[in-house]
Amino acid sequence: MTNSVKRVLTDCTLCYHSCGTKVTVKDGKAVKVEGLESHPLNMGRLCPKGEAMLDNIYHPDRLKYPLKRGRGGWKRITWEQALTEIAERLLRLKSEFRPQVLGVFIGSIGVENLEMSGLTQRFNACFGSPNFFSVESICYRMRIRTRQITFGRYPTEELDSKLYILWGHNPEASDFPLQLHLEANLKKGARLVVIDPKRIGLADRAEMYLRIRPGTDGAMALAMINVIINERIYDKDFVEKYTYGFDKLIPHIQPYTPEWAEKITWVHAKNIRQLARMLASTKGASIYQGTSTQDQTANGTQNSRAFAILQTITGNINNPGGWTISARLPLGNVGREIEEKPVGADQYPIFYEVWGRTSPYGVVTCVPESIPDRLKAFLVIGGNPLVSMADSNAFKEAFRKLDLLVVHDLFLTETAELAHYVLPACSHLEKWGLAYNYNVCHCLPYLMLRKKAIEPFYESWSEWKLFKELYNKLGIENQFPWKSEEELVEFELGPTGLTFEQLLKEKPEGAFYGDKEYGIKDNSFPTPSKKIEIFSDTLKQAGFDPLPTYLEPNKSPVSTPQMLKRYPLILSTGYRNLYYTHAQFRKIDSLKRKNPEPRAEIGPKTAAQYGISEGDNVIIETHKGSVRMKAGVDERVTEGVVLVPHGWPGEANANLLTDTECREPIMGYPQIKALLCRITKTT
Ligand SMILES: Nc1nc2c(c(=O)[nH]1)N[C@H]1C(S)=C(S)[C@@H](COP(=O)(O)OP(=O)(O)OC[C@H]3O[C@@H](n4cnc5c(=O)[nH]c(N)nc54)[C@H](O)[C@@H]3O)O[C@H]1N2
Ligand SMILES: Nc1nc2c(c(=O)[nH]1)N[C@H]1C(S)=C(S)[C@@H](COP(=O)(O)OP(=O)(O)OC[C@H]3O[C@@H](n4cnc5c(=O)[nH]c(N)nc54)[C@H](O)[C@@H]3O)O[C@H]1N2
Ligand code: SF4
Ligand SMILES: [Mo]
Repeated sequence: MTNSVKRVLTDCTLCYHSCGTKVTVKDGKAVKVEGLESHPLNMGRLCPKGEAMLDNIYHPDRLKYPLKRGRGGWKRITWEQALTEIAERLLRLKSEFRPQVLGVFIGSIGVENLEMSGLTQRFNACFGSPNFFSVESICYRMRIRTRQITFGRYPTEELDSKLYILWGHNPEASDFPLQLHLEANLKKGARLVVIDPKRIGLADRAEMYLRIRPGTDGAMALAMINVIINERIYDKDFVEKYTYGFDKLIPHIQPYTPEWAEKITWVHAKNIRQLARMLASTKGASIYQGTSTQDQTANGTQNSRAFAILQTITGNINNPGGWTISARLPLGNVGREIEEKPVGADQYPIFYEVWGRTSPYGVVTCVPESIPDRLKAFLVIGGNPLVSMADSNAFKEAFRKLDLLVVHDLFLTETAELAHYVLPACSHLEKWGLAYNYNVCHCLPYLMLRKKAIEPFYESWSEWKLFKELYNKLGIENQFPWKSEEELVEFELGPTGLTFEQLLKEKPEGAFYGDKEYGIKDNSFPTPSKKIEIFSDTLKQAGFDPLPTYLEPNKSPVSTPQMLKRYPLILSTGYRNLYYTHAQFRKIDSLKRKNPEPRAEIGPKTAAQYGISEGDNVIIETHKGSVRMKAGVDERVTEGVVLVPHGWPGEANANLLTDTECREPIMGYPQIKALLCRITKTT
């Protein structure tokens, strides 16, 4: 081989942020990864995961060949054999039952990977099934839906703001790009407020830190609306011009006083008032709503509604620093929808459909109960539901009943261990794609070509190749028009007028597209009333509260006091850790050294009460099950609360503690941010 060195500008997909990177490739091998200075998200920096990217890509445990599970364990087989057998089983299930028995699941990696999610959804539909599932139906789809219901569009927090209200969101752990921008803006005088049961590091730099009881955020938000209305400090002009139903909000909000909220949330009424006034008096303020924290709780949809109304009545919509509606690029849709409804759509209709706009996904909490009657085969692409979905045991039991489980991944995950076939997947450096961010900054979408920098690892295949061959085997190749990955990307770009060559040659570093547009376009919103719907007829017609309300967690000191004897502490699961993405990277030494063990965090008084010291082995138990972790005794954590991370394997898997049946009533999300538990020291 000739000596060659090339520098490839591409992105990182080790988490969904999609930061810009420069990858040095020497003789066909990626040897160095650096941050791309010109990228608006990470501005030349990389988080520790990004820095360890090559350790992941060249990890000795990466899957090299297709595997089939047999009596004696895993057996290496060819792609030809794997796909022939998978296709045969699928066709048999289709003829014996119906095509709808096939379910497909994409993980968080599919959320930002347009090709992976589009191709997976399309495959499912072409096979004849609507049962497409994604982590999004326990992650931020709820907030997207709720903001759509309220604004007709999906406004989001930008990276730059004048007042950052981190409401159950810890960018230091979970949002590296936001952390960088927040730091820079704090130096320029931006203000910061943190609302969290843990005094996270950033709280030390905040003007206000409010300790809140997990799962009660909605009550505090309602009380802030109460203050802003009763003190008449709302943006009258904005409310008059752009909102629908404000008159109904005034009487509705009266019972929700700061004193009422103090009893529920543990946050002092005077602090609630102070924050309400701060928000109302700042133009360019944003609530940075926990990306999943506020959704995975009993009051999820109504939390999102209350935050949306706070932004609205303070006039913080589509102004610099507020929630903004970014322009979207009209990308070609690789996915395909099917008329029929997926699992969960009847139970949670608002999740599925609003004004004829359907969600591409079914409700994932409904999966275990749907196996084996409704679902008999599953394809898991880039996800690890056996660890990441609530109630791992329910998922495991259900998946064991499948006639066919196929996993396409880079590693032999816990889900893969249960599969009949495991197929090796290409990493993001081994295939072409689009890196698309629509909510970076300046209301503008940022687009970059995700480049194939190196050849696929051993026999790993991209999603494009996997599906292309599977369509062939199933005899439906006429429904898969793209002859190469490049053609697929070209198709996605089609409606934008951009081309693959242009992105590759002219804008390898990516670029913003469109014009910066603050202000309310045409003075209207694409809702039925053409206004921001403070009062939602849509929710009312679906049988839910049309104005925001508060619902206690299903398991809590208030709703189930009888449980307190056995489970006296409040549990929130899934705080993020900078060194890992969900269940990934636990085998990367440089990252594992930084964070070797899962820590159940508790305050010192709570620890003393149960005879627990820092580093002790502890068992945490809920009504569903138990896990074993190390105790992290930290005076930053609210007493009486236990915080555990998710994504750890085996007996430390937090989803042994959670419940799929304990659901948010409107969209069916699992309540995993506020449960009851007990903690005991063990050997
Ligand atoms: N490094 C890393 N980054 C990630 C991920 C990862 O796995 N690793 N995952 C990505 C994904 S898919 C998502 S959805 C996002 C998640 O992002 P978020 O949902 O925003 O989660 P975190 O940023 O960890 O913030 C959670 C914070 O909420 C606090 N908290 C817990 N319960 C409550 C509560 O009831 N109320 C309030 N107010 N606070 C509470 C916790 O103490 C913690 O500080 O992170 C993304 N970023
Ligand atoms: N208790 C509790 N549970 C939670 C949460 C919580 O807060 N608390 N948070 C939830 C949230 S918000 C989310 S989003 C989910 C995330 O849940 P998942 O997305 O299921 O979790 P990951 O471990 O990130 O799984 C992603 C998999 O994709 C593989 N992969 C990476 N790149 C590629 C690729 O290019 N192609 C293919 N085919 N595979 C690839 C990785 O190796 C990895 O195994 O977890 C959820 N689980
Ligand atoms: S935050 Fe880290 S892991 Fe996520 S895309 Fe950026 S560099 Fe990669
Ligand atoms: Mo997520």
